Amino acid sequence: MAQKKIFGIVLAGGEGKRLMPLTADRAKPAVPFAGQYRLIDFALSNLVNSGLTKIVVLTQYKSHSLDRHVSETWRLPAMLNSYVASVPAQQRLGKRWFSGSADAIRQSLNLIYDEKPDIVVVVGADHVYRMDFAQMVDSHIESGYGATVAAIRQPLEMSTSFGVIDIDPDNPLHIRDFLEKPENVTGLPDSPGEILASMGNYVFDADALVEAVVRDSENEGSSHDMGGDVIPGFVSRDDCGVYDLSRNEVPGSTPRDRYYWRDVGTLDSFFDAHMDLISTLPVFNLYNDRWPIYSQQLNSPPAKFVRDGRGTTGTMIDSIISLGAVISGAHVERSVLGPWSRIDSGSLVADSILFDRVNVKAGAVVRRAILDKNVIVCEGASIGLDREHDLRRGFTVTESGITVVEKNRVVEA
Ligand code: ADQ
Repeated sequence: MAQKKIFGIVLAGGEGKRLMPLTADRAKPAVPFAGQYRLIDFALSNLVNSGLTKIVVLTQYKSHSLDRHVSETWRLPAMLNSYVASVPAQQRLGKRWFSGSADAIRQSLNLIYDEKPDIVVVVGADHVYRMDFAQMVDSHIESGYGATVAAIRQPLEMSTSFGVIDIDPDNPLHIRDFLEKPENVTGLPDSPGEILASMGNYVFDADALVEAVVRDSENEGSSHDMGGDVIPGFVSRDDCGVYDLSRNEVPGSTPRDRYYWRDVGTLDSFFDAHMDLISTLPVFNLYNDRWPIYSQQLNSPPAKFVRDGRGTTGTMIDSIISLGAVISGAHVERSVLGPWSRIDSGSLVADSILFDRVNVKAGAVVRRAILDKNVIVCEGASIGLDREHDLRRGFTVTESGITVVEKNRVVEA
């Protein structure tokens, strides 16, 4: 990879409808994760740790907080000619927004023409994982295909959420067939309960990518989607390779998180991915400093646990707590608390995710809930104890019973 000029594109324009209400007001890649991170930090950290130094983030939908996060947090040293730049849809090819992820690249080809890379790495922005893209680029170069798709095994019943890869039995690096989100597929020969799913991360020869997205833009029947149109095009031209994540060795990863990859596209998977972080031996280890996940540097005081006025101590177990939080005489368990949380006397927070500046006041109870930024839970109020009551109050309740409260809401007793 060292001899090649590599350019990174992060696709960050998706709406994230299934994460509503968390995406009512921000793009999905800007949704907070694990207290101080945003979802996009995982993709960007992986690219930067892999040695990419020129990266653009293509945004479109409610991109203000995403643009702000990228420009404030992702400042690579300009002296080394490196950058992470957020590029909003610019209507360069007529008065219309991006119609799909391939159209987003088509409308941004000037960025590729300016940099003249040999290889382009294109990644999604809404997954939690670690991956060394340098190893995938090496595999791409060795295989000689115009495109390479990153892949991971997933349960068969999830086929409708992913691009499903069929490998050539005579060549395990060659994709013979690719179906985007199919209903009925058979499982893998060696594991009938699983499929090989596309991770939505791709490596291309730059000229092959340019040609493919231009060709796609001329096809009126296309939905201009990378997974739905451009990748199947490479496959039909017999020009598509596969890179299985199980071949990837990330420094410092543990046997438990070595093959970890979570699509956090739904509220339930978003919740589950948080729970993966908090056990003693976490399924996903944020504390791997050999492959750091970077994020905003909060200018905040440390978190603090104090006794309340009656002398009751604050207790917390199996939880993550962010800077600026104060827990006073309350009990917190199996939860993730965002920056500047306030958890007051006698209250209980369990199995929950709190975004920035949530205040749980005295005697309140929060169970199996996600509370967006600035939510105030008033004295004696409860969330997550009674599904019907939560629905009546206009909260979202997921299939598995997680209650989600939108930004700025004041929850009365
Ligand atoms: P999806 O995630 O369903 O499937 P899509 O909604 O196109 O596909 O999102 C892919 C990425 O592109 C996301 O990061 C999204 O934010 C971004 N994106 C979508 N529309 C965009 C636009 N108009 N402009 C800029 N960015 C845009 C994809 C693949 C599947 C694969 C799964 C893995 O299509 O084959 O299995 O990802 O999760």
